[in-house]
Amino acid sequence: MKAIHVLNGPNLNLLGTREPEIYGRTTLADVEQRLAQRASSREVELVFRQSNHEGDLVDWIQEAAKAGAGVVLNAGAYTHTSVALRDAIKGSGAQVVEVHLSNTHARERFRHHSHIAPVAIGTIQGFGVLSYDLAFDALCALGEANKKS
Ligand code: CA2
Repeated sequence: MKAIHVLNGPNLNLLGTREPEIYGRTTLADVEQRLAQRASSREVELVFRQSNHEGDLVDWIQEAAKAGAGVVLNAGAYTHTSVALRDAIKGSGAQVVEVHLSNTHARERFRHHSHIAPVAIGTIQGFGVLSYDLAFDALCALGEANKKS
């Protein structure tokens, strides 16, 4: 069975509790539940994780790559700062779709640059929690395409 690992970075555990005007009112547990339903209808195994620690995310990216699982990554603020996450993706060969709830290009200038984007398959952002669904579906669709070719 194909697996998709959904990895969430710092402060995303606060989702739904603060700054609803930017991030909405859906909690991270709600996001996990939505994706679990999607995963079961597509017969995909879902691994859903969050950490406030950069090294955990590095370990989990490597783990996903080793398992041949696709990765949906919302690296939070590490998106804009972390060479370590970029290196983890590039070095392990992880197949990553970068995700953001907000449109980072419509926000402060320091959020316009992503260390993840150049090593990701693609980026989906600005659609709130729907960004996760779209990224998940993109990885599923790519999996299907790979199976047929
Ligand atoms: O829009 C996104 O998904 C971000 O990755 C969210 C990060 C931010 O640093 C990125 O620039 C864009 C922030 C995650 C913090 O999430 C919170 C959620 C609710 C309340 C406070 C923080």
